[in-house]
Amino acid sequence: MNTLVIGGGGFVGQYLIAELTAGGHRVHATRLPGEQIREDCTLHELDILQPEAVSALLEQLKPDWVFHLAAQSSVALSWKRPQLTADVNIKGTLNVLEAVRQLEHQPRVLLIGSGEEYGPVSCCPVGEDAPLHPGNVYAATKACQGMLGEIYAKAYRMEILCVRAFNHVGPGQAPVFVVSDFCRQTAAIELGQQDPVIRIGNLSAKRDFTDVRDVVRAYVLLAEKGVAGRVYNVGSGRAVEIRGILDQILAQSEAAISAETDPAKLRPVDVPVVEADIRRLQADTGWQPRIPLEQTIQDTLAYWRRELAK
Ligand code: A2R
Repeated sequence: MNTLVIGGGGFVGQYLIAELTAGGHRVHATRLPGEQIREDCTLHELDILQPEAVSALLEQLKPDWVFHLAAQSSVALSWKRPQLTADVNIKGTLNVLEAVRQLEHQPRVLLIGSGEEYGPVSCCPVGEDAPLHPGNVYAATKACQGMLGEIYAKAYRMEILCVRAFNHVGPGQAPVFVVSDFCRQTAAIELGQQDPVIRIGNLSAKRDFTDVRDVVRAYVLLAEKGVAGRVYNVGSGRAVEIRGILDQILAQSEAAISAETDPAKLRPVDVPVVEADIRRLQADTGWQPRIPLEQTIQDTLAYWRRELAK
């Protein structure tokens, strides 16, 4: 299978490339100039804001599958750079969809959206047919991306699947995300680089966490078996309290660590529980998460211990 990963230089990209390579795919991946990326694939430099370049690459590669991961993926940055976020996540996606539309042989396309698109949810677990109430600029652009995907799938009979990914975690994730942040702080404390106080936000929020390695396995199964035109939640289907995660991280450390609330880490509107209904994903692909959260935490902690010791 000739497979293209657009945005392969990001957190998820490296794991997706590894999963595809292990599965025997011929993998092409795009990165932005200067980005670090795995080398077990053929690399192409691509800015998705250049429509001609996107078209030229797709015409050259004629892929069977396209995973579109490239995005401005930070909620925080989306408040500060709304135009950039809309450009990359909406115009960039349109450039990809238009380029794919011109191809003679239509590839399967996975557009990666977010559980954030639902916004504050009143029912849990939240299913794909629930209304979308995006509560930030990033979420709104991802909702828009998904709508464009559904429109192109219907109007042009394109093989597009839309994913709404809930919180994913694992080694290599930026420490702006809670599990990575707590693991990084714990490793820094162990190495004497930080006072023995871990700075925390709202510990009572419950979120649906999945190991990134399970997430990319779901993406590949969706490309294989998912129904074109459909939207799929990807998550564990189980909400976990952030407090429990902190306890698990601290239990894996020998250091005596106390916790202190940092007002900067408290979100103005924190949704109490977010949990994905994953029955559609499971029914259509048979996917089950395999890596328990304890293992993800252990691996993420080990990653930060290595990184900070360098
Ligand atoms: O912003 P950078 O330098 O980290 O590059 C990101 C890249 N990217 C672009 N690629 C091509 N043309 C652009 N104009 C452009 N702008 C940004 O997309 C990065 O390498 C990649 C996205 O990776 P991450 O930010 O690490 O996101 P992650 O966690 O891998 O999530 C993958 C997908 C995204 O669509 C998220 O919104 C969704 O899953 O949750």
